[in-house]
Amino acid sequence: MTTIEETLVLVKPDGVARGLTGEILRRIEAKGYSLVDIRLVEADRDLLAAHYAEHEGKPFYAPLIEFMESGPTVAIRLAGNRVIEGFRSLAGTTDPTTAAPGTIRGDLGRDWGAKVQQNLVHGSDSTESAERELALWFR
Ligand code: RTP
Ligand code: MG
Repeated sequence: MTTIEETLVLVKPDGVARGLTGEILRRIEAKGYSLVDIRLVEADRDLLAAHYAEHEGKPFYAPLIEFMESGPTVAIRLAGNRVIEGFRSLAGTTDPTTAAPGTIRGDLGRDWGAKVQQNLVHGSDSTESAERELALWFR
């Protein structure tokens, strides 16, 4: 059964700064997903607060927002069969140290040091999140 979905993928500031946008897009395209829209965004605090509302109050919230403000992010509207789950599988688990080899975070992510939030990419985690986040980043 085919379930075409759209998801929000972000190449976070560490990925852009390290020149990994092309490598990340290569993996996404090689998997067969379609780029519907793409833009370079200097995310402001309002956008980030809305995007990360679910994490407000957690210990990593403030450093996460600060990191996401530190440079441009590439926002991608991505389409494909079961792409929400599929992209998160391509990305690997949150911590790059233990993310499986073969995944974006596992292969390219650096050690979980002081900047724990530097894990290269974001992918929406449900159809509801995808709809909400796409509306924020592609208004
Ligand atoms: P994302 O939302 O970026 O796709 O990542 P995720 O679902 O794997 O992780 P999530 O739990 O939603 O956390 C959002 C981002 O916050 C940073 N983080 N730091 N210090 C920590 O324990 C910690 N936990 C999360 C990461 O940048 C994570 O991607
Ligand atoms: Mg998340």
